[in-house]
Order: sequence, then structure tokens, then C-alpha cells
Amino acid sequence: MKKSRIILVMLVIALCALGTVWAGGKAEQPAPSASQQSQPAQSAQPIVLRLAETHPADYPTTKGDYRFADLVKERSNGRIQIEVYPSSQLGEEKAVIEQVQFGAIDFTRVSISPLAAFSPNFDALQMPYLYRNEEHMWNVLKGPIGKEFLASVEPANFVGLCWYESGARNFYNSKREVKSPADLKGMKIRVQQSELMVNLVTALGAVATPMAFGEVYSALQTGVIDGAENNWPSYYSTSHYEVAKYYTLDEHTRVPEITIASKISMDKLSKADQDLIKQAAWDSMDYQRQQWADYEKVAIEKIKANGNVITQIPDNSAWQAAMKPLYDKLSPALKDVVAKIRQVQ
Ligand code: BDP
Repeated sequence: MKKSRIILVMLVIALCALGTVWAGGKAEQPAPSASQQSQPAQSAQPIVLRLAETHPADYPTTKGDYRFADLVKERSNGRIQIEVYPSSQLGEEKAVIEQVQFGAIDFTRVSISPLAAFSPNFDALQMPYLYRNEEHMWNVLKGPIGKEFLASVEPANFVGLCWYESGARNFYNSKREVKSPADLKGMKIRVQQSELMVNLVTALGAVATPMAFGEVYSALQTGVIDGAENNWPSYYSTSHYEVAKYYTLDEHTRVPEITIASKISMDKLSKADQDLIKQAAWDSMDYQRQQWADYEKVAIEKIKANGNVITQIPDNSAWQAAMKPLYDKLSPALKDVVAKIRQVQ
């Protein structure tokens, strides 16, 4: 090849390369298509919502919250993001429920005990010795009664999303072994901020002291209260078992956990997004139950290894009899609901 032809070929190659770079540069910013112009920009900020949780990150309800958040993110392709705030970072349950009611917090997972102050019919779901066992409770919660209860919070400005497992609640104290209701007499027992729980403890002859969950440890330690009541996982995770070593397996209640949304926050979303959120919460339930079962085993092992005095109640008839006034006090409508719950197989 002649020298002049080689130079010509090189010149053509150089020009082509230049053309590619130029075209490539332009290709990075294509003109928006008609459909893109009419839709919100792809880079639109995700919708970020906040969920308040009282328990720490490794607790089974919090793990359920994270699963719920993951499902929402995944199913919305990252468009909707739920930030979980564990360990009461956004406040104690009663105050958080109020904020959810006013739309300052978008979601919370709480015990239905404090929620009953906002939606009193919830007392029917947390009556003492109501459920035969865990399975009975879940058949109620996943069935028509549970769905009606989720819908019933709307007038209080909430959207009920799903239920989580919370085991059975038992009494514990720092003073003495409790084998019968008579042993509780005169003891100062912390209860949740719930009228029903105050009545329950009073009916057993103890002195009910409503108090926020986060204050119980130091109240036990300083002797402001003698005891409290909760399930194995909470007795363990809060370290209450270290300062109140007598644990009585009376299993007086099974109090379901619930996740609610603020109706104000939900109303800002499209119907499709609301449905996506509802379904994701519902789909997180079985995962949470599994987490619960695993954590409960660990809690029992650790508490036993600590040498706590665990008292079995082979015959709880005296405990059940003491609860009769609570049932008598229920409105006719709630008595009906209780009867329906009992019929569920
Ligand atoms: C725990 C519940 C939590 C309640 C707490 C309590 O998971 O939501 O706040 O009991 O006793 O079992 O306040």
C-alpha cells in the first residue's frame, strides 16, 4: 500500500471514531418519548414512610416489620420504602398510636391492649382465658372475625393491616413465688395502659399500676412496682427476668399484636398502592409467627439457665373464676363477639 493511501485510511478511521464518540455523547440524553413526557420522571423520589416499633431490631415483631417493609419495597420496585424505627425511637406505644391517628407517623406495630383505648371493641379480642390455644387464636384472627376487627379501626382514623403472634402472658415479680391468685394479693403489678388490664389485675387482688413498657425495668429495680406480666420473649428481651425472678405460667391472656397504618397517610396513596401495602403486611404474618416460635425457645432456655423460679399452674380454675367480673362487665355486643370467638374451631 502506498504511503498516501495508508494516511487516507487512517484519516477515515479517525473520523469514524470521532463520529461514534460524538453520537455516543448525544445518545446519553435522548429526547423524551411522548409516553415518558406524560409520566412522572423516572428519577422521582421514592415515597418514604415511617413505622414505629417498641421492640429492638432482633425481636420477632420487629423482624415481621422488616419483612413487611421488604415486601413493599420489592413489590413496588423500590417506589415505596418503609423505614422501621425499633426500640421506641419514635415514642412509647400510646403516644405513637396518637401520632399515627394524626398522620405524623405512618405505621406502627403495637399490642392491641393500648389500641383498645382508641377502639374499645378490641377488648373482646384480649379477654382472659378466651382462646383455647395459639391455633384457636389464629383461626379467629385470619378468619372473618379478625378481618372485621381490622376494618373496625377506620372510624378512629386507622387502617388495620395484619396480626402478629405474642404468645401467652404470665405474671412475674421480685418478691415471692406465686402459685395462686391469693399469692398476688397486695402486690403492685405494672399493666399496659389499658382499662381492661387494670380490671384484670384488680380482680386478682393485686394493685394495678399502668405504666409505659420502657419504664418497667427501672420501676422493678427500684421497687416502685413488685411485678408485671408479659410473654416469655418480652420477659427475656427487656431483662426483666434479671430483676424479677419469679415467673408464674398462669397464661391469663393471649393479646394479639397488630400493625396499623394512619388513614391520613394511606389516603394520600393510590388505591393500587394501598392494596399493595395491605397485602404485603398480610403476607408478613406467617414469617413473624416462625420468628416468634424460634425466639420463644431461646428466651425459655436463657431464663431457665439463669435459675429463675418457674411455677407451673396445672389447674387454673381459680384464676379463671377470678376473671368472671370482667366478662360480666362486657356490653351485650361484645358478649356476642366473645361467644362467636369461642365457637371458632
Ligand atoms: C409486649 C408487646 C408490646 C407491649 C408490651 C407491654 O409486644 O407491644 O408494649 O408487651 O407490655 O408483649 O407494654
